Amino acid sequence: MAGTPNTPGGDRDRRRDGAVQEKEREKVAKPPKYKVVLYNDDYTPMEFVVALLEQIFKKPPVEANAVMLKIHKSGKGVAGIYTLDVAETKVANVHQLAEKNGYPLRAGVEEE
Ligand code: TYC
Repeated sequence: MAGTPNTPGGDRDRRRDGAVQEKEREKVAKPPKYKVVLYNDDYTPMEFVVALLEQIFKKPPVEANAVMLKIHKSGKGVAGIYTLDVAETKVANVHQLAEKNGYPLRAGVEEE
């Protein structure tokens, strides 16, 4: 939140000289985040996608259903946002669960 005291990038940093400000910024920089995207297909059952969103992505049931419908209607949707290693593990979990059940569901990682 810009302008909030002691918030990274807020007013406090602007009063510091460049070098100190740069060091501060590096120290507090957040790790980059990555979206796990699920893609629509014609064969994976809706109930399977909802259950997967609950199990792997810890979505509450109503939200899981909304994300599934968004994917079904628009072609893709965001299941969750994570650091790169966690996002890649979630994608592998999706493919493993889908393949185990004989469904072609695909997932991928996108930079946030
Ligand atoms: N389109 C699928 C169906 O009609 C449902 C579905 C939703 C499949 C989301 C994949 O990521 C997906 N059964």
